Amino acid sequence: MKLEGVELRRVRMPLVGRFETSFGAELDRDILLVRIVSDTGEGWGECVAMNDPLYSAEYVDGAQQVLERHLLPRVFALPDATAEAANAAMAQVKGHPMAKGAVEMAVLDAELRAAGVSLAEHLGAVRDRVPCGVSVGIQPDPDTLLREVARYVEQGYVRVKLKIAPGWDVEPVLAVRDHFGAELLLQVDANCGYRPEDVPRLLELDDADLLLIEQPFPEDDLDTHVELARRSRTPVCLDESITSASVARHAIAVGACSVVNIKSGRVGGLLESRRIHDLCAEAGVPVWCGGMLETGIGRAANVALAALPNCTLPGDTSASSRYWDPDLITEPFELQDGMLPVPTGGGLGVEVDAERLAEVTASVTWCPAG
Ligand code: OSB
Ligand code: MG
Repeated sequence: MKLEGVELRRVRMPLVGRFETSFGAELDRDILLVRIVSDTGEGWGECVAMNDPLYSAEYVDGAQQVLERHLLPRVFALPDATAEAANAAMAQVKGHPMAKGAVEMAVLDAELRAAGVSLAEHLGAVRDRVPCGVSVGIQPDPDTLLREVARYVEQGYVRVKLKIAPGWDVEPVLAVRDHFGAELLLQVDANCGYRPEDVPRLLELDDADLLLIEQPFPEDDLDTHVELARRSRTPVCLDESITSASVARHAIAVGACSVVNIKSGRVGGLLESRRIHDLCAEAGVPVWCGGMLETGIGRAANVALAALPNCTLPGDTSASSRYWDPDLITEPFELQDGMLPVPTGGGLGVEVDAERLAEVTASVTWCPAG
C-alpha cells in the first residue's frame, strides 16, 4: 500500500454524562482521528489520548504534534506501508503509544478493508458477540450511585465497574453490593489513586466479593501491587502499568497481577495487544478489553479485541449511547441482551457518519506523504 497522505482531524464531542475518576472529571472530549489515504482506499484510526495528561503522560495536543513532526514522516518514508512496517518505522521514537496506536489502527483498517477481512478475523477472534460491562464514575453520594448502577443493570450490562478514590471506596462499594446482591458481577478501578499506606483500607474491599481491583497504585509501583495481591482475596488487575508485552510478562512473573486489562492505545497498538493477550493466555492469566471513552471508531477495534479467546471477562465495551448522543458512526453499537455484535465488515467494519463528523469537527490538518 502506498500512502498519499494522512488527515488529522480533531473532533469535540460532549459526553452524555460527566465521568469522574480519581484523576479528574471528563465532560467532553477533544478527540484526534487519523484517516489515512492510500492507493487502495482509506483507513480510520482513533487516538485515545485524553485532553489532559492525567491518565498517562500522553495528551491530545502532544499526540498531534508527535504525529506531525516525528511519526508520520517515518511512515511516509516506507515504500510499502503495512501495519508491521509502520510499527517498525515508529519504534525508533520513544513512548507515545497512543499516537502510534492510532496510526497502526488506520493502516490496519485500510489494509483489511481492501482485503475484505474483518479486524476480528485478522486478530483471531473466536466470538461473534461479546458480553459488555460498564464503567461508572465517582458520584456525589451513594444514593446517586445506586440509581446510576440500577439504570445500567436495567439496560442489560452484565458487569459493573465502579471508579474508586480515597474517600470514595469501601462505603459506596458495599452499598452497591448490598443493594444488588451477590449475583452482580462487580469490580473497582482506582486509576493509581492509592499509596502503600492504604493497603489495609483496600483489604476491606474483600468483603464486597469483587471480580477484581484495577490499578490501585501508581503505574511504576509494581511492588505495592505485589503486596496487595499477596494479602487480598480480591484479584489484582493492572491497567496503567501494562505498557507493553514485556512489562506484562514481568508483572505476571513477579505476582503483581492475576488479571490484565488490555487497551490498544496504552500499549501502542492492536498487534502488541494481541501479543499481550497471547502471553497472558500462556500464563493462565485472563484478560479483558478496557476502554478510553472511544467513539464508534475506536470502539469497533475494542469489540474485535474483546472477541479473542482469552478475553474471558466482560470488558468496558459499552454501547455507543453510554457515551454519545449520537455517535460518529452510521450504525451505533447497541446492546442486545448485554452483548455487542462483533463487526464483520472489512477492517474496523464501521462507517463514519459524514454529517455527524462535519458537525463535531474543530480542525482538519492534511499531511501529504510526498
Ligand atoms: O481506567 O479504565 C480506565 C476511561 C478513561 C480513562 C481510563 C479509564 C476509563 C474507563 C472508562 O474506565 C472505560 C470506557 O467505558 O471506555
Ligand atoms: Mg482502568
